[in-house]
Amino acid sequence: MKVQTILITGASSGFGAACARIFAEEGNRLVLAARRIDPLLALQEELAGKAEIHIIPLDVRDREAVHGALGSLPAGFGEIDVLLNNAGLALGLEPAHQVNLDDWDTMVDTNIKGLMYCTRFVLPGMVARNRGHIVNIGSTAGAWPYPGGNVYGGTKAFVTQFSRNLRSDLLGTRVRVTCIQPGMAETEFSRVRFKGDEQLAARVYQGTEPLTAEDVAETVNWVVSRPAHVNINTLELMSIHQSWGPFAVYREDG
Ligand code: NDP
Ligand code: 8X3
Repeated sequence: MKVQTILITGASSGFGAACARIFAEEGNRLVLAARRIDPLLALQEELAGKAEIHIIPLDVRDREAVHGALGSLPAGFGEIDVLLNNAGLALGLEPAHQVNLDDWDTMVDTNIKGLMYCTRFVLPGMVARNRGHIVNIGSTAGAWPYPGGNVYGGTKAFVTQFSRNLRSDLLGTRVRVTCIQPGMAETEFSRVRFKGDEQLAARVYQGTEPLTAEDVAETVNWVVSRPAHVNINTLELMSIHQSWGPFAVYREDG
C-alpha cells in the first residue's frame, strides 16, 4: 500500500501509541501528538528505522497551538492523508449532581473541542487534494448510557454525530470519515478516569478479558486500508466479556 502521512492525536499511550506502532510497521509517515513529550520521544526512538516520525507536544484544547502546530509541519509531513482524532479522556464516575464541573469542562474541551479544532485545520487540505480520511475515536459510551457516564458519554455521542455530519458535508469529495466506537479496553483510560487510583482502575477490568489497544489499532488499520471508494461509517466493537444490561427500574418497595 502507498505510504501515507498519518496524524495521530493522543499518541503517547493506549490506542494512539498502538496505532503508531501498526502504521509504522507499514512504513507510513507519522505525526504523533500529545501533551507528554517523553513517551512520544520513546515511541519515536522505538520506531526509528521503520517510519519517518515527527512528534509534536500539543494540548488539543489549545486552539491556537493546534493551528500553529498543524500549520507548520516540516517538509514531507504537511499533507495529512489520515487524521486519527484519538486524544480524549473520561474524568470521574460520579452522578451528575455531584461531579466536579472542571472535569466536565475538561472532557468537553478535549473530546469535543480538541477534535473539532484538529479536524477543521486538517480538512481544507484533504478537500483540496480530494483525498484523505478522518478517523474519530468515539465510544460505546456515546450510544449506550450508564450511571456516571453523563458528560463523557455525551462527548462521545457528539463524536458519532459529528462524524456522520462531516461525511454529509464531504459528499462529492473522496474524503472519508469513520467513527470507531470501542467498548471497555485496558489502557491508561481508567487510571486517568480515577485520577491515578490504581485499585479502582484495575477493578474495571478484573475477571474480564477487555479489548486491548492493539485490538483497536488493528480495527483502525482495517478501516483505513479499505479500497478508496469504501467508507466505513461507524464501527462498534466490544470485549466478549461485555454486553448490554436491561433497563434499570427503581422500586419504592425495595
Ligand atoms: P489513554 O489514557 O491510554 O490515552 C489517551 C491519550 O489522549 C493519551 O495519549 C493522552 O496523552 C491523550 N490526551 C488526553 N488529553 C489530551 C489533550 N488535552 N491534548 C492532547 N492529547 C491528550 O486512553 P485510551 O487509549 O483508551 O483512549 C484513547 C481514546 O479512546 C480516548 O478518546 C478515549 O475516550 C477513547 N476510548 C477509550 C476506551 C477505553 O475503554 N479505553 C473505549 C472507548 C473509547 P497526554 O496525556 O500525553 O496528553
Ligand atoms: C470508554 C468505554 O465504557 O468506560 O469509552 O465508557 S466506557
